[in-house]
Amino acid sequence: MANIKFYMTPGSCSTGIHILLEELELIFEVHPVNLMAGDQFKPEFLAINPRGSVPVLVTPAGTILTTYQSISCWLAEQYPKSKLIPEDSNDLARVMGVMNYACNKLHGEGFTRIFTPDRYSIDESEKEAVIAQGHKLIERRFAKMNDLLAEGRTYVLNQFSIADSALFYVEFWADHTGIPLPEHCRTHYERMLKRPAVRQVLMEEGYSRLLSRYSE
Ligand SMILES: N[C@@H](CCC(=O)N[C@@H](CS)C(=O)NCC(=O)O)C(=O)O
Repeated sequence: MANIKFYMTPGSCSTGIHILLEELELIFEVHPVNLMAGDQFKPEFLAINPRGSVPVLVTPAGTILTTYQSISCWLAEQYPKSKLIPEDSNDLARVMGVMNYACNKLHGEGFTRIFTPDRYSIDESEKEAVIAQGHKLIERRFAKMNDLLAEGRTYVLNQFSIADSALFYVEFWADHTGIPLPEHCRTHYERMLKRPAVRQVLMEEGYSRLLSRYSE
């Protein structure tokens, strides 16, 4: 059977999917996409994902999946024993809510303003204001996430789910860019950093220095 093909960029949102692949102990082919060099705009990549973004996962049957949400749901459905998606409908609503909040609000509306301010600016003079707006949005949104995590569960639920690796990648970006995480988000982030799959992914993606700041 053909392998899963995984198109990824170290340190990007594809890190969340990379973590799920390692948690599931799957065998997959890695296809690095150099976003800084503009690989996402090349015709050969656009033929795979016309959105021009990572992550992309090509299933063994050849189906092309894009976005964190679609890929993570597909993985959870394919490997139900891993219980990456809960059965209880209230828990499911919580997982979907946190995952979408992390991907759409924290990443899509917040971090993109910091990483790609030119896409929100008419000219160079506006860039600093766009970045500042990104910081403000992110801090407010992590504060809301903090309230949600205040219930004191181990992860988003009491067991690891697709919401945790989504939340992790934005927490990781906050740490990497010097944005302080509120208490419960910090606890969640540090708990995630103890998981062997997370540590392995960060090592493989070149973040061993960041890892050395946190004990196993
Ligand atoms: N919500 C989308 C976001 C994807 C996304 O923005 N990916 C970024 C990397 S974190 C990307 O590939 N950016 C390339 C670009 O926009 O040029 C998803 O989950 O696929």
